[in-house]
Amino acid sequence: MQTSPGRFQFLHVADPHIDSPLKNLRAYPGAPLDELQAVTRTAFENAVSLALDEQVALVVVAGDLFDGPWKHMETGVWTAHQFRRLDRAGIPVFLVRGNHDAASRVTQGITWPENVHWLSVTQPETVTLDEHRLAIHGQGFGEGAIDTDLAAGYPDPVPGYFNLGILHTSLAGNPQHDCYAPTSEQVLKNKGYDYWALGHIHQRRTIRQQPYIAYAGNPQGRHVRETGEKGCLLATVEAGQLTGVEFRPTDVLRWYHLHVELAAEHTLQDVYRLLRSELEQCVQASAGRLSAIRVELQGACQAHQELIHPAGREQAIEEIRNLGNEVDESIWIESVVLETDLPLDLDQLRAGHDLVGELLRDCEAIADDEDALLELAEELEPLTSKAPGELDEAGVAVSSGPEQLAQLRTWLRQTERMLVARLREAAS
Ligand SMILES: [Mn+2]
Repeated sequence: MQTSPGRFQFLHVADPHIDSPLKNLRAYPGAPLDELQAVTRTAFENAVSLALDEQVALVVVAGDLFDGPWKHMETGVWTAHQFRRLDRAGIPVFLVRGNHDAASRVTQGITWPENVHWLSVTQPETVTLDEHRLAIHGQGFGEGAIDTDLAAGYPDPVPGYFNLGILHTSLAGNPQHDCYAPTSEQVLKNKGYDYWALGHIHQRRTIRQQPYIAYAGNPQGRHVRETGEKGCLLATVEAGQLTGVEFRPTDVLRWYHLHVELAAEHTLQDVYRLLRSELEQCVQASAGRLSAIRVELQGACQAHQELIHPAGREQAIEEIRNLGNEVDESIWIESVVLETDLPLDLDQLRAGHDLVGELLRDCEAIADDEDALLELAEELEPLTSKAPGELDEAGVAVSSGPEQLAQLRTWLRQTERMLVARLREAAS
């Protein structure tokens, strides 16, 4: 509410990605598919409603309003309708185009209501709202890739005004392959603005307080790497000073990635028991929203015995979906990842007078014998030299000397476990 003169609020929205499809959307009986498909719209609609409720002076959108070229013109019609709600309340909207909705990428258009101000994509632009002594600076993406520092070219602050910069940027990036208007905190700070409304990084993050530099994060997570609460930032300015920034959730579906670490004694029944409580916590945290949950089971456990065969895995996955439905209808199990292992007492197995024991004793003999290890390295050479990229990606360095020996012993230990599990599987 604008209670005193010189006080106003603005809403900082970033990366709505309107009509971005949800990834891995899996249909199953009772899945709220229509609701799921519409989440990016509903979250944006929530942001508009919030702006109306709070009677903000303006809304800024820091890029990626759209996910990409419109699949249907209806995307534009729907969005114009949302802007018209603001227009009727006399609330202007200032936007920059981001990499997803760069001028060259989203070429479709619709007649926007008069309150909509797309800032130029060819040069930095300043618009002033004199009644609030507010200057808004920004430049949008003309192309999907921009490797220059757009912020560096932004105009000087307007003296005596509250200066607000809108920028779509990856901030400090690798100058070699960063093409999202890279810049630095220092450049932004030195510009002399009061607030930098950033977009591009979907995780909400405050870079610094003075001047205030922040990513609002997207209003709605779109896949399992965009977990937790999502929304926008409501900023308050009094007598030319920023006096508050509040996060306000707008999401309608909240993402969770549950890693359940299992212990040796855990059976499948224990897994369900543990999961139930985790799922209940998600529902509680979502506070009435839908919960999209990826379940990942890890660790060496008894339960693995029942997860060795495809039929057993399928059964467990469906049982977990069933459990989700039972805990709450607002749960959508996005996927179940089973990465369990057999709990093995390798020392005990090594002492056994059977094939497994013999195999493990052989492995140990190699691990203790440097010459045997180096021989092994030679045999592996055609493999390791072919796949250095893959090994690098897996965080495995192909080295030499003592490091190489340690690496070989690690591989040997992993192989031991794998072989024993396979042998048991074959025997069962
Ligand atoms: Mn984005």
